Amino acid sequence: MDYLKNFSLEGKIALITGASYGIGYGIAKAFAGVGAKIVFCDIKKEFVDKGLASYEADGIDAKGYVCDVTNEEMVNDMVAKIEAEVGVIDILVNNAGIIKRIPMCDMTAAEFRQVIDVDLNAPFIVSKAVIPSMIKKGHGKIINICSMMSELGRETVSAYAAAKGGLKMLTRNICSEYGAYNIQCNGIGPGYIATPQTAPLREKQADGSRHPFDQFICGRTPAGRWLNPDELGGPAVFLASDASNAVNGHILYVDGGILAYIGKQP
Ligand code: NAP
Ligand code: GCO
Repeated sequence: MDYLKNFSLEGKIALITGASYGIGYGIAKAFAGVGAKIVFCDIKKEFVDKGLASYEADGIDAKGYVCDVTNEEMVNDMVAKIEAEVGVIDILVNNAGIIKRIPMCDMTAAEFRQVIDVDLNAPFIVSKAVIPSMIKKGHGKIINICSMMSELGRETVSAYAAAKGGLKMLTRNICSEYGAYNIQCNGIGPGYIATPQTAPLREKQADGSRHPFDQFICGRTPAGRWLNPDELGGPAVFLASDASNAVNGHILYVDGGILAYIGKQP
């Protein structure tokens, strides 16, 4: 066996949602580094344009589409366009996501639904759009970006935790339902990653001191630091490549050890 070739994505087409920057961008860069053709989408044209400029600056020939992944019609149109313009998608990464940090009793049902819509309904919609062609092609890889909150709760993130817990189970169900068609569906559960989504948790205080949440996370992470989007590249390449063909329905936590750790001793 050529072990190195087993990790290669040469000739593969990968769609990563919400990948103009942040975690999706980090994963896309790693995929491109091992040979994949990168296709991404974002909800706003300005982000797609910014993303395209970043990919170009990194020497990556990516194709970007404007698409709201909660809109089934837009998603189906985008997937049809990708199939016509680039080819059948081999790898899907359901990365686009939002969070609302609001105490549960202050949150409106509409706000709760919006988070569930982007973080759980959208991965269902996009997966459903790509699976039929994957079946015809004889293989497929779906990676759902889950969270620590697929396992743990925390004040103010009820909708996000409900959605990411649900996404873990959607992952297992896609594995159960389509594993027989040589489709592997796994999740990545990032720990605390320094991206715009978590920027409010790292903001310096008025007196110049570190945000209490920043100190809390470093104390809860054996690595003692926030992780960066590039550190998700290796695990994502593994789950997208033939090296993981026997891994299905698994959530790979890339958390610097948070889930293994009780927290820093006082
Ligand atoms: P981010 O910086 O906010 O990027 C998420 C991307 O998704 C943005 O480009 C965003 O566009 C896009 N998006 C939002 N709603 C969309 C929609 N309806 N249709 C299409 N695109 C949409 O987030 P990130 O931190 O890189 O996170 C990426 C994923 O990892 C998310 O699923 C997140 O929940 C998960 N995650 C993050 C962390 C972390 O610590 N950062 C940890 C665990 C899991 P806009 O900017 O226009 O909203
Ligand atoms: C929060 C954070 C988290 C992270 C991540 C943890 O407010 O607790 O934003 O939800 O983004 O998902 O894995």
